[in-house]
Amino acid sequence: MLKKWSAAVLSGLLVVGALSACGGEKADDAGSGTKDDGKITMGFAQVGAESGWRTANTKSIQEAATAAGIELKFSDAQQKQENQIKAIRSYIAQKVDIIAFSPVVESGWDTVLKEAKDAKIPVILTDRAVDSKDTSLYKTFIGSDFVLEGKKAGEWLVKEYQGKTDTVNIVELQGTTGSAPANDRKSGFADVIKADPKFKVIASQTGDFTRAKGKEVMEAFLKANPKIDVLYAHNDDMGLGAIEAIEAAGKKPGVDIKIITVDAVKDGMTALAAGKINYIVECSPLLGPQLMDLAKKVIKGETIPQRVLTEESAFTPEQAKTELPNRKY
Ligand code: GYE
Repeated sequence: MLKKWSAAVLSGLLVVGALSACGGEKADDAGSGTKDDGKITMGFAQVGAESGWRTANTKSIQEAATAAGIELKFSDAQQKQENQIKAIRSYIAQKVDIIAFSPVVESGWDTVLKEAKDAKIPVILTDRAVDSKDTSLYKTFIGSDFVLEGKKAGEWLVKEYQGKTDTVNIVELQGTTGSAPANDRKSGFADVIKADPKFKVIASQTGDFTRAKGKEVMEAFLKANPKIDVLYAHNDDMGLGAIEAIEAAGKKPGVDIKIITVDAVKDGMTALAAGKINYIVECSPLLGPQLMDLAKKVIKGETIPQRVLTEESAFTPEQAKTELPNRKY
């Protein structure tokens, strides 16, 4: 009898053992590490590879993940929201420990964010914001103040044309339609220049944050508008594309047409130092280390701020010359 009883216990134990081994294997396959090997797995849904800024941002995230010992699952959405949503859903299915993403546009995220919340997977927004009313759908938002960047661009312009009364014709190359940086850089700039009616935005169109589109749209601007005094481009890449169009039209960028851009990546700073761009408002892509830090805190259950702001400055051609040798991106 005793023998029989022991056998039953033994087989019971074996069953439990087999089940837990099986569960462990499954969890590993799914890439969910915390509970099994202590390693954090992060799913990161990147916007794309549209600009120098984005390339530097991707590098920063990948390097910081390695340095922090975080396993990174990375996807590139090629600037399409549907691809980002698919990537996030796949991270949920893989039961990653945390999801981070840079939302290509501001709206349309509630459903997928709710799915992550229901699966108890915390989400961190990096670089760009969402317009969801329910802020419990994400833990924090780390990135720049894009309205402030637009304001800085406008303030430079106001100073540059101080004391002058002639109309200043401005063309604007907007970033990706519906994205937080395009919306905010446009409104921040408009807010500042509206105080003086001599500033007129005579054309404003998206160049999708790319060099090729920036060039194409600037060509059209130049054809349609005989007198352009200023170009405000929402990033360096579009500004650099526009410079090609301006030169091809026989005009001198930085002189015949003053140029203001945002980002301050190396290529932009080089054009600034050469006088082809007149002013760049900095936007730092080096968000990786802070993101990994915050991710660890979230997983440990520590409280973190709802908003983490990136510190930034702005550069004139003279400052660009000094800054260029130290530029990391
Ligand atoms: O300015 C631009 C990039 O979201 C801040 O996206 C980012 C912007 C950046 O494509 O170059």
